[in-house]
Amino acid sequence: MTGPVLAPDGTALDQVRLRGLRAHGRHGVLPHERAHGQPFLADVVLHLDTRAAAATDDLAATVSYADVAADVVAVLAGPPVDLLETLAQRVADTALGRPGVHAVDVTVRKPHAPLTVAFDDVAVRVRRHARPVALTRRPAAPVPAVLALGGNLGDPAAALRAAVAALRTAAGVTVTAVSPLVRTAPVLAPGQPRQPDYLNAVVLLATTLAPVELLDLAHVLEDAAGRTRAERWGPRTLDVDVVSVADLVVADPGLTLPHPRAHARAFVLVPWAAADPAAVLRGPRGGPVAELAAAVADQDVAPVAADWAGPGEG
Ligand code: PH2
Ligand code: MG
Ligand code: MG
Repeated sequence: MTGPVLAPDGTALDQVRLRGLRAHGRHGVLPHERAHGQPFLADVVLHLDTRAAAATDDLAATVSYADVAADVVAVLAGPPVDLLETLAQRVADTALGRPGVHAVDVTVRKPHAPLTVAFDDVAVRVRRHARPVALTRRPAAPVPAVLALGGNLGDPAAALRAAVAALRTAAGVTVTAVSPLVRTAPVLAPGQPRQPDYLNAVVLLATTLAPVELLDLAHVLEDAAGRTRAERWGPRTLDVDVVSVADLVVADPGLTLPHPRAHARAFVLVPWAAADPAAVLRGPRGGPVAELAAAVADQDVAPVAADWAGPGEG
């Protein structure tokens, strides 16, 4: 974790280092830690390319370590958390918020931690990477995007209809097509207990949102349908997955495009091909969606309604 971070072109990035930033904080699990507080220290290594700043001698072309230092101290002195792990993540997040920072190493130290033995220091160290810019950049002009909707708890037809209605009024997105509504057999993980059938549909958009903003919107729609997240692949009132955005092929822990399982899921491919017979799924396992749909014809997909989501603007 101490080695260099590589830029997308494979070269080692430069580093800007801050050592021994300190503040009085109230982080910890014990009541007296919350009440009285103690010193917290942070070491921060920013991984970035400093060549443009060196060539221009312009502060605006790099990251001001003074600004980062102020942010980090504000986190150390800020809202209390139980764990050093959480504190390190918060420090990392504030540093990664600076444009140009590709990755950050954070060490947070708690030299007066309440141990019952003699010790010098206790620290948590993390390395965190910025999300790829492709996922955070807004397109200059609207780009096509594909959302897959599904649900199998409560009244999924109503939840899917409400989600489409919300998309029609959401800022930064235009609904260009809504697929037929289909009933599908649940695709389960091995050993997972039975679930009700799903209703699924695909919504085609034109959007000026960044992919991460589209993902946030998907979560807002899920929350509005009362989605709870108990178990992976558990039954749900509404699931909204971002299947693809423009021609992006990018993998990140928070969002992978195209959706890594879309190529194998009839409940996505069949309605998508119905809404757009010429659609193509990008990525290593992509291809013409109609052909991919034909290849998973063994999965149960039954049409429910062609015109189910109410009228659009035109
Ligand atoms: N979603 C899942 C898991 N399994 N099966 C069907 N038929 N439809 C879904 O939308 C679905 C699923 C996880 O998101
Ligand atoms: Mg899903
Ligand atoms: Mg999902």
